[in-house]
Amino acid sequence: MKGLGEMERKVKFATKCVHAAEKPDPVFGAHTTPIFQTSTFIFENVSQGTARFAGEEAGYVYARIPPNTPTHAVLAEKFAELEGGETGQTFASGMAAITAIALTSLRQGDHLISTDVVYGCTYSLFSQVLPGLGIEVSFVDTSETENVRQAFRPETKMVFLESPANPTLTVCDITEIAGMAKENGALCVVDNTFSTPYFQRPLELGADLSLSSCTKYIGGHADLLGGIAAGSKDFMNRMSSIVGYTGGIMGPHEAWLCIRGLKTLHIRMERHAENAMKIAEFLESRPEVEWVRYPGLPSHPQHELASKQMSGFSGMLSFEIKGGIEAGRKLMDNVKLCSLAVSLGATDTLIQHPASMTHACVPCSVRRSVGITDGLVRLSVGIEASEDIIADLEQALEAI
Ligand code: LCS
Repeated sequence: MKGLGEMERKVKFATKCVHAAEKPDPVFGAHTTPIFQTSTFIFENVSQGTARFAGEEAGYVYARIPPNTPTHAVLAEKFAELEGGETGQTFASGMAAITAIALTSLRQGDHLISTDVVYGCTYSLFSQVLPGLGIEVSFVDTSETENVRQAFRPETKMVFLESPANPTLTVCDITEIAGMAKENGALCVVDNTFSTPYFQRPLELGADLSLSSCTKYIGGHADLLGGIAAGSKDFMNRMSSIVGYTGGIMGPHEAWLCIRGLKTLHIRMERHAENAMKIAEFLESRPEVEWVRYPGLPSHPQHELASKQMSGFSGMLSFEIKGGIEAGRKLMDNVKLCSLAVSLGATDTLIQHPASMTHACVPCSVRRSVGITDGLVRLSVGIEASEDIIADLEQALEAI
C-alpha cells in the first residue's frame, strides 16, 4: 500500500477504514503502522527543539504533547477521515476526551447544556466536577428540540449531545440542535460512541466535534481503554495545551490496537446491527418482556428521526422484563453465552443493569425521571451467530 494521497477523500467508507492515513514506513517499509514505544524524540539541534516547542516547526517532542507519537497521529488522522473532520486527537479514555473538551471550551461563569441521559460518569463529571469550577450545567431532554432552545442563556458556551443515549437509546435531532448552537455562539459536541462514524457522522450533520470512547466499537475487542475526537484544526490546536497539561494520553500500543480495530469497523458494525435488530424483534415478541428500546424498531419514539440521521442502528438495546428488577436480575443471572459485564461494543454479547452498574452514580430520582428505570436491562449485542444469542436469552427468559 503506497498511501491513498489525493484519492483519500473520495473513496468509500469501507476503503477508508482499511486504508485511510496508512503510509508505508519510510525506514524499513513495514506494511503496518509501527508502534512508536517511546516517551521522547531526539532533536537534531537546539534550534529544532526550540522551534518544535514554540510550535514553529511541525514534529514530535514528547509523547504527552500532541501530536504525541507517529502511531497516535495515524490513528487521529484515520478517525478524522472516517468522521469527516479536519483532524483528530486521541486520549487515554472516553472520559479523558470529554474532560479535555470541556476544559478547553468552558470557563468559570460559562453554561453547558447537556442531554439528560448520558453515560453515568459523564453525568457525574458534569453534575459534580464542572459546578465546582464555576460552570453551570442544565440537563435537558434533548429529544424535544424546543427544550434545548429554551435552555440557552447568554453564557451558554457548549451543547453536549449523546445520541443514541446510554442506556435509554433516546435520539435527538443533531442537525437542528447544532444549528441552534451555532446561532447562539456555542460549540456543539456529540458523543458518537453508540453509533460510531459508520452509522452516524455528527460533523456532517453540523456538529463541531464528534467524540467516541475507543474502548467500545473503535477498538472493538474489549481489550483496551481509549478516547478520540474529530473536528476542526482550530479547536484541536486550542485543545492541545489542555491535553498536554492534563496528560490523559492514550498509550502507543492502544493506539495501534485502535488502528487495527478501525480496519474492520465497517464489517463488525454491520453484524452488530443485524444481530441487534433480530434480538430486538425477538424480545419484543416475548410475553415476558414489558418493552424494548432499539432505534431500529418502529416502536422506538424517535425511529423516524433515527432513520434520517443514522444509516443503521448499531448494536445497543435496552429492555425491561415484566416483574421489574427482580425478574431482570434472574434473567441476568441465568444467561450463559452473554457475559454479565459493563462496557459495550465487544465482539461478544454483554448484558448489564444500568441502575446498579453503569448509572449507579446517577441519583435514583434523576434516573427515574429520565427513564432509566430500576428494571432496565442493557444489551450490547455481539457478533456471534444471532440464533445462539437468541437461544441463550430464550432459556434465561424461561428460567424466570
Ligand atoms: N461515552 C459513552 C456513551 C460511554 O458509554 C462511555 C463509557 C464513555 C463515554 C466513557 O468512555 P471510557 O472512558 O470508558 O472509555 N461507557 C461505559 C458503559 O456503558 N459501561 O462501562 C463503560
